[in-house]
Amino acid sequence: MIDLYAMGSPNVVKIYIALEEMGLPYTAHPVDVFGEAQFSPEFLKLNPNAKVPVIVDPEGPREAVGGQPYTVFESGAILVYLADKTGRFLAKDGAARYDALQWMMVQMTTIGPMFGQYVHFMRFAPKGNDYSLDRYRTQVRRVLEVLETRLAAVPFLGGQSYSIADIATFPWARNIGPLLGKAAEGDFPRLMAWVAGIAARPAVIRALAAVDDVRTKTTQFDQANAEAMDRLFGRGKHNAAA
Ligand SMILES: N[C@@H](CCC(=O)N[C@@H](CS)C(=O)NCC(=O)O)C(=O)O
Repeated sequence: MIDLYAMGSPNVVKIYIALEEMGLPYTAHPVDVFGEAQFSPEFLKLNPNAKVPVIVDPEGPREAVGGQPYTVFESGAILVYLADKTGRFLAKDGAARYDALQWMMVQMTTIGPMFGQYVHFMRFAPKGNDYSLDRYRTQVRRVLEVLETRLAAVPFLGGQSYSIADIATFPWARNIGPLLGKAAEGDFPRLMAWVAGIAARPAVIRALAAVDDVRTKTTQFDQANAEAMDRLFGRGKHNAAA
């Protein structure tokens, strides 16, 4: 049974979806990121970078870790690990494998960070950061246009088959309306149709229900105390640049 260290954020939603799609049994352990739980010594042993998601797989390559259950952090690495473990949603070799990996990397290196910074300046930064807000909103729209163009050529991001590239990107793309405004959805018709198709998959419906459950067990950002938010964002006494 895989242990998943979790909260309700898009990087974790990917892993819920992968586990459900692959039919792998798992136990979710809520990590209260808005309550500083990622900085506990126990959690830092799982991920020294203090971020969810993390999985621990008792059936992983034990020889690498002196017989201990194998730990994987970073959502992209976890998706590749689970795909290779099950032989699903990532071709074993050839162009189809690298097509899926490169589109998954677009999510890891651009969609996630640009959406993340956009949300930060929209929701959490003090007013008066219009340059940053405009920069990240523009980058978000730019990369969504890249996905829209890709989906004009192929049904899925990796090409002809649903893959870990789609699983990585769906949790971000489904938030186009909430983050950019409902009208923005009309600018990305192929992407929104792709979102609707993935949202209708039974495994995705199960995964999103499990995410709703973990949200009830973790502090939500609007309930977090000021010190926890300062530590999370490296502000106030946690500002290492000061
Ligand atoms: N690149 C990482 C990003 C993970 C990440 O940013 N996790 C956030 C929640 S979505 C987190 O745990 N943040 C806690 C912190 O930064 O202290 C991945 O894809 O796994």
